[in-house]
Amino acid sequence: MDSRTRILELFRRREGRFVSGEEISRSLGVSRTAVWKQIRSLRDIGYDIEAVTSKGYRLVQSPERLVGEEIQAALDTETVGRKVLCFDELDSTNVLACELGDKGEPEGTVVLADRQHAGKGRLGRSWESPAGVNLYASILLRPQIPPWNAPQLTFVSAVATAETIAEMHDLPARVKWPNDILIGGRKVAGLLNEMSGESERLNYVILGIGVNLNMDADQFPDALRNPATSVALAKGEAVSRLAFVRALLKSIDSLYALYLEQGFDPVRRRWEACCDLVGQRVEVDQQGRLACGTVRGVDADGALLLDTPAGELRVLAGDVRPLKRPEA
Ligand code: BT5
Repeated sequence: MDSRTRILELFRRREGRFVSGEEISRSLGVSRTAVWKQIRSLRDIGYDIEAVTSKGYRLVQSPERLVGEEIQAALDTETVGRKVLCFDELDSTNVLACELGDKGEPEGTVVLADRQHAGKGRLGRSWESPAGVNLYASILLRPQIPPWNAPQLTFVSAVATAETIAEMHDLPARVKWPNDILIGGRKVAGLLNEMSGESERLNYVILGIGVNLNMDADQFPDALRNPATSVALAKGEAVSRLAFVRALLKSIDSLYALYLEQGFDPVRRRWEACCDLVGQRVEVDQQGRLACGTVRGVDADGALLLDTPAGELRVLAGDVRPLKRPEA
């Protein structure tokens, strides 16, 4: 657990009363100056913390909580956000959204959590999900499309996430196939889409989206597979989670409508416009099997197309790493 979360836990246990700087520093095993730094960073992300010399610190108010009604207020979407369910803590928003999908919940329902204690990445990996700072969202959709087209919806969430970060915060957010959003080569968001269906019929798709909004550098574990960042770190100031989630839901709603109306092609073109990989040499790791080639784009199934010395390669799943030096 990171220092900020531990301080917040102390405040919560004290229920609005003062906690001395001495007590925080003892409980965290850090200096009083380090405590003061953490208090300042909590204030930066919207916590109202009173400091009184002889008494210590007191949590006056937490930053905007994500409240379903507030997110939905005048949201003006067709499908996404018809219902918004917010939880303080879940194992994973995707797990709950899948359970709701299995129970027949209509499309457009959004599940949000302030914190996940078992946030999921792909292939059994985990997603760091500390409290109070980020966005963890899962959106339930029931498009009338064949199950083999479901991976196309990953591109809907990728474009919406990258465009929302870029447009709201004026940051160069780029997509990396299949499911990463990067700023300056650092991962700022990850996508995990899951589906349920039979051989010919799609039951539902869950768009799982994790965006690092106000996460601080010391909240990232040391052993991440790739360098990571947050919108606040890239921008140099804390951002509003509420405004971001509203903008993201609107963007997904309009891209989803475009997809249902005009098919995958316009989404694919928007995705390619957000992607630096086209024309680059990359290495693709397909669970240990490596392939190198130059990216041509993505095809109608969302597969990555590579030109390789052995001809064209279609990659349906894997991790892509750009190669720095061109082939001799
Ligand atoms: C992903 O997997 O990028 C998909 C992440 C999806 C998270 C959302 S949150 C809402 C919804 N509910 C869930 O339970 N999940 C979804 P992958 O490409 O496998 O990347 C996972 C890897 O990224 C990990 O193995 C770490 O190395 C790294 N990582 C973990 N947490 C991170 C974070 N917060 N920011 C950046 N990188 C992270």
